[in-house]
Formats: sequence, structure tokens, C-alpha cells
Amino acid sequence: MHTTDLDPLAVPGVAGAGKRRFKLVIGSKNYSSWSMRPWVALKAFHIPFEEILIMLDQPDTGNRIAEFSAAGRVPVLIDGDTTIWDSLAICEYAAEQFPDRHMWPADVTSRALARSICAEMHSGFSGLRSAMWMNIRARFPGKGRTMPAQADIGRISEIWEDCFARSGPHRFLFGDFSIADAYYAPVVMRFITYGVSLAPALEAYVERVAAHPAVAEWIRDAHEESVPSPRYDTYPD
Ligand SMILES: N[C@@H](CCC(=O)N[C@@H](CS)C(=O)NCC(=O)O)C(=O)O
Repeated sequence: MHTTDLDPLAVPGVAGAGKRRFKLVIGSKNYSSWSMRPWVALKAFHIPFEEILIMLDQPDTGNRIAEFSAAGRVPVLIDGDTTIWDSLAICEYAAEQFPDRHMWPADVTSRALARSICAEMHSGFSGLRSAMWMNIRARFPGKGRTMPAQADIGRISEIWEDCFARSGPHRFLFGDFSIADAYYAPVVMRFITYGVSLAPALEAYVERVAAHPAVAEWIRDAHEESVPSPRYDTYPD
């Protein structure tokens, strides 16, 4: 178990933060794309939490996850007596519990679009997810270009271009970093691992996301993990 060192009392503007401390159960940082989303969102918005890290693809992985959730999946957020499983539900819960953080875009239309693209990620892109799994430490250039994966890359590029066209020149999908960027951060990791070529504006977005302090911290931690995965460390020919 690893505990983050954030002092809730030292976080500016977090009303009541000193009274609570989330626990976030996550999978290996190198491989767990679903865990990365809420972890990055909580970090990016300075919401204090204790991290409980479970290595994926190990003999005891299932039993360890079952200690926290009957759903058998990470991430899981524990807030006192309340357990929230599923990455999107966790992000929504955090946004509700910390409204002063503005984790979703402030504008109602942008917020609806941000939720739509997160929902699309959450329920779709199985072509990309199955052929191009997340492995931050690995480099698999040119691999995984199945037809469904390529279609997903095309659709994701379209989503990002639409966001930038709509919101004008800015840094993230809806201007300031939001849950939507945290939700697409594992896609950014995949694009780097598999050497996906993108239009220059989208390449620039990939670099910005990878350099965001919360994302950079996750990447650093992923590189420091030493437990390999028999399933995800090599790409079959
Ligand atoms: N829809 C879920 C998906 C969660 C999921 O599939 N998590 C994977 C890790 S990324 C998992 O827990 N797998 C169980 C295992 O590897 O034993 C979410 O958004 O949280």
C-alpha cells in the first residue's frame, strides 16, 4: 500500500477537506487504464486521497480486488461507509463532493459535451482497447493497427478536433483541464506506446496531456513499478 503525501489542510480552497480522506483502490499504474482516469482527475484537482495499489495479472489479483468490490474490478473509491466502483461513477462522485474544484467544464453545453465524450470512451472504443492495451513502459510502434482500432483512432481524432474547433485555441479539450482530459489520458498513453501519427494539433495535445503534472506523476510511478505482466509485456506477431 502506498499513501500519497498530500496534506488536505494544506490544499487551498478545499472546504471541509481536512475532515475526509478518500481511499482509491487502483491497479498497476503501467497497465490499468481505468484506474488512471480517476487517479489523474483527483490529483489534477488536488483532492486528497490514500492510494491502495493492487498489481494486476498476478495470482492474488482477483482476491485482493474482491476485498474492496464485489464487481471484481478496479478502480474503487471508498469514502467512509460509501463504496463507489467504476471510473466514471468515481469521477462524478468526486465532482459532486468537491463542487468548488470545477472538475467538469463550467459552461452547461461544454459540460454536456464533456460528459458525452467520456461516456463514449467508457462504453466504446473496444477496437482500440483490445488491440492496443495500455503499457506505459513498453514501445510497440506500428502494432495493433486492426481495422476496428484504426476506426477508433479516427473517431478519437475527430472528437479532439471538434473540441478544439469549438472551444478555440487552448490547452485542453474544454480549455482548462477537466475530467474529459483525464478520461482520454490513457488514450494518450496508447498513442505514445504504439507510435500513432496524428495531425500536428493533436500531437501537441498528446504532449500537453503527457506533461500535465498529474499525468506526469502517474507515468513516473508506472516506470518505477517493477512487477511485469505476462499478458501485456510483449506484443504477439
Ligand atoms: N468499466 C470499468 C472497467 C474497470 C476494469 O475493467 N478494470 C480492470 C483493470 S484496468 C480490472 O479491474 N481488471 C480485473 C483484473 O485485471 O483482474 C470502469 O470504468 O471502472
